[in-house]
Amino acid sequence: MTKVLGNGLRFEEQDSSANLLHSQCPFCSVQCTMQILEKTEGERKTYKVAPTQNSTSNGRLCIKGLNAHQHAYHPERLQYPLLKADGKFVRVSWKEALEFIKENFFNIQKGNGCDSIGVYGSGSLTNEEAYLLGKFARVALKTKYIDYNGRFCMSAAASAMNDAFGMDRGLTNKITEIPYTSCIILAGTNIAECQPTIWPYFHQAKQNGAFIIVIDPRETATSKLADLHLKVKPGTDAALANGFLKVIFEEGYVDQVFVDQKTEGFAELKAHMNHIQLEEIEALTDIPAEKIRLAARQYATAPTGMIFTARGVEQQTNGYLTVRNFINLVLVTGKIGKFGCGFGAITGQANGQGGREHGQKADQLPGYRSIVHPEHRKYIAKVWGIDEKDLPGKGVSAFEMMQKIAKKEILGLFVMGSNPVMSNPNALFVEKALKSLQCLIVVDTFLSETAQLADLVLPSSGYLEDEGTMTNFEGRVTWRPAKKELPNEVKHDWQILCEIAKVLGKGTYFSFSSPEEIFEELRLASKGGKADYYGITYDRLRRERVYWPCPSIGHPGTGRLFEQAFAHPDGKARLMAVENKYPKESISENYPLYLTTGRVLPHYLTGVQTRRSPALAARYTESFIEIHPKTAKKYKIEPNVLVKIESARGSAVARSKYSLKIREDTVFVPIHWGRKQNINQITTDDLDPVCKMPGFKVCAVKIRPMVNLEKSV
Ligand SMILES: Nc1nc2c(c(=O)[nH]1)N[C@H]1C(S)=C(S)[C@@H](COP(=O)(O)OP(=O)(O)OC[C@H]3O[C@@H](n4cnc5c(=O)[nH]c(N)nc54)[C@H](O)[C@@H]3O)O[C@H]1N2
Ligand SMILES: Nc1nc2c(c(=O)[nH]1)N[C@H]1C(S)=C(S)[C@@H](COP(=O)(O)OP(=O)(O)OC[C@H]3O[C@@H](n4cnc5c(=O)[nH]c(N)nc54)[C@H](O)[C@@H]3O)O[C@H]1N2
Ligand code: SF4
Ligand SMILES: [Mo]
Repeated sequence: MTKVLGNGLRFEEQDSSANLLHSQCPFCSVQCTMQILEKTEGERKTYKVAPTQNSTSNGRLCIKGLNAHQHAYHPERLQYPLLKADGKFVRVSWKEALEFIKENFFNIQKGNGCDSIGVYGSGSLTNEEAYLLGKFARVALKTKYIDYNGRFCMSAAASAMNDAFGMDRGLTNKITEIPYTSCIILAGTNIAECQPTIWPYFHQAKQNGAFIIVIDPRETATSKLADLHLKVKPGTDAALANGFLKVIFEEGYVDQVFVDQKTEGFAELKAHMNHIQLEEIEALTDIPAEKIRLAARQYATAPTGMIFTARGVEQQTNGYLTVRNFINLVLVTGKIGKFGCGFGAITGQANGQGGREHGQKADQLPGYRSIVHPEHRKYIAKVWGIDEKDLPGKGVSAFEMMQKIAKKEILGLFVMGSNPVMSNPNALFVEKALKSLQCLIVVDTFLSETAQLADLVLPSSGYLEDEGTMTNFEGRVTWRPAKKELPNEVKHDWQILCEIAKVLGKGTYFSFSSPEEIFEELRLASKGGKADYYGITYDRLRRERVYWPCPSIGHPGTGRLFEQAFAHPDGKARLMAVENKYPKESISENYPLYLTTGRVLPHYLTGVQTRRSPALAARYTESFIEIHPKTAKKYKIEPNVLVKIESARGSAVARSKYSLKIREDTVFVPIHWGRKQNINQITTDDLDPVCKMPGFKVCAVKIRPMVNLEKSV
C-alpha cells in the first residue's frame, strides 16, 4: 500500500511493521499538519516525517515540526506518577497519587478556605483540556485562583482588542488575504522565525508589490524582507505609533467617513495629537522623523493595509496601550473589515487562541464570557449543573498568583502544561515562592525545571497520543487526531482532571469518556458567547478548519470580522489617546544597557521539549548574548566567551555572539535554556497595570566577561 502526502511526498507502507500516524505540530500557533511513519526493524525503530496539506500552512512544516517526534519518543518521557520522598522522586501508583492529592487538597482547604489552592494552566492544552481545567478549578476545587501561561503571551493584545473592537481574535481577516495587501506593518513580530510556515504569504505580498515595514530593535530573518526597517529603541513603540498618527492627522490621511460611522473617541485622539511633536518622537524612539513620515505615508495612502503585532511590542509594561495605539492607526485610516485590510496579534502557542477563550483566565468563563457578569454566570452555572452562587469570582493573573504564594495566601498549586519557574519574570523570586508551597503538583510530559520542585508529578500524554481541538492564530478551530498508544501509565490531561475530580467527590460533573464528549459540552457552554463554537462539530473538523464565531450548524464560520459592525453593543470601535510613556524599567549608570529577550528558530519556549530533540538541540547547544561589537569592546567582551549579565534582580550567563544587526545600546538573549542560563532570573516583574503582562522585553542590565582575559597570563 502507498500513502500519498499532500505535497507529493510518499510514504511506502508495504509491511505490517509500519505504523502511520497523522498529527499536528505541538509547538506554535500555525498548527501545521504531518504524517509520521514509524517502522520497527528488529530492536530498532525509525521515524520519517512529512508535511500534509491544510489550508493554513499549505503543506509546509518547519524544522521544529519535522523533529517534534524526537521528544515525543524520548526515553526521558515521564511514564509513571512520581512522589517526592526525602527529597527524591519515587514511583507510585495512580491510586496512591490520587489519594495524596485528595488528602493534601482537603487538609489545605479545610483550614484555609477553597481559595488556598491555585491552578495554573497552559496554551499547550487542547480546547477540551483548557475548558475542563477552568471547570475543574471552579467546580471541583471551588477556587477563584486560576490563570495560565498565556498571561505572559497574549494578554496585552487580547485586552486591547477586546476594548477597541469588542472582541479578541488573533487575525481579523483570512490569512489568504495577506498576499493581496499593499502595505504591511510588522511591529515586534519575527514571523520568519516564529511562525515560519506562514512567512511565504508575506513573500507573496512582497512579490505582488506590497511595501513592508518592520519595527524591531534587531535585524532578523523577518526584517530582511522589509522595504523599511525601523530599528526602534526598545519599549518606545507606543510613541512611534503616535509619530505615525501625527503624520496621518497633519497630512490629512484620516478616513473621516469611516471614523464618523464606525468609531468612538475621535475628538480626544485628535486633541491629543496637538501635544505630539515629531521631534520628540524622534528623540524618544531613535527613529529619524523622515523615516516616521515615510512609514506613515506608505501605510495611510496604500489602498489596502494590515498591521501585525507580537510580543516585541506587547511584552511591555505599557503593552496594552501600545497595541491600542497600533489599532488607532488601523481605525483612523479605515483599514479594517474589508478585503486585504485588518489587524492581527500573532498568537504564540499551539492553542494560544483557544486556550484564552474557554475559562483558564482569572476573570473568564467559557465562550469568552465574563466571570463577573451576572447573566454569563447564570448561563454557565446552568450548563455545569451547579448553583450560580457556588461559582467563585474573579482571581488574579499568573504572576500575581506567585506573589500570593510568597505571601502564603495560596498554599497549594496545581500546574498543568507549563514551566513557570522558567517562564515567569524574576524567576529567582518565583522559585523561592514555589519551594515554600505546602503542596505543588505538576502535570507534564517531562521532569521540567518546575516539575523538579514538585511534591507530586503526574505523567501526561503528548501530541501524538492526545486527540483534541486547537484553535490556531487565525481563530480557526482545528482537529488533531491521535493514534499513538499511551506509554506505560501515562494518562491524558483530561483523564487526569476527571479522576482527581472523582476522588474529590465531584465525579458527576466530570464523567467524560472522550475528548469529543467534552467538546460537545464546550460547544454548548460557548453558545451565544463571543467565541461561539456551537456550529462546530468533530465531524466537521475532520474535513475542514473552521473560523469562529460559528453560531449554528451549517454556518460557514466567520473568516473576516467587522465587515458590518464591531463587536461592542453599539457596533462601533473605540479610539484612545495614548501617552508617549517609557517602560517602567529604565537604564541607569549602574545598569546601562537594554536587555531584550525572545526566540530562535529551532527552540521552543522553555526548551523542555526542543532541548530533548537531538536534531534541534544540535542547532543551538547553549544560550547566547547577541551584542554589537562596539558595545562588546567597551565592556572588554571577546567573541564566544561566557558573559555574566546582571540586573537589579539577579544574574544569568550566556556566550557572546557579535552581531552588527543589533542596536549598540541593546543586547538580546533567547529564553530557551534553564538554570544559570535562564534569562528570567534577571527580568523585571513590573506588570502592565491593565492586562498584567510583565515587561519581558525591556530590562536594564550590566555585563562583564565571566573571566577577565586581560588579567590571565
Ligand atoms: N522558533 C520559535 N517559534 C515560536 C516560539 C518559540 O519559542 N520558538 N514561541 C511561540 C510563542 S509562545 C510566541 S508568544 C511567539 C512569539 O513570537 P514573536 O513575538 O515574534 O517572538 P519574540 O522573539 O519574542 O519577539 C519578536 C521580536 O520582538 C523584538 N523586540 C524586542 N523588544 C522590542 C521592542 O521594544 N519593540 C519592538 N518593536 N520589537 C521588539 C525582538 O527583537 C524580536 O525579534 O512565537 C511562537 N513561535
Ligand atoms: N523573558 C521572557 N520570558 C517569557 C517570554 C519572553 O519572550 N521573554 N515569553 C513568554 C511566553 S510568550 C510564553 S507563551 C511563556 C511560556 O512559558 P511556559 O508555560 O513555561 O512554556 P513551555 O516551555 O511551553 O512549558 C510547557 C510545559 O508543558 C509541558 N507540556 C507540553 N505539552 C503538554 C501537554 O499536552 N500536557 C501537559 N500536561 N504538559 C505539556 C512541556 O513539557 C513543558 O514542560 O513564556 C513566557 N516567558
Ligand atoms: S513550529 Fe509552528 S510553523 Fe513550525 S511546524 Fe510547528 S506549527 Fe508549523
Ligand atoms: Mo507565547
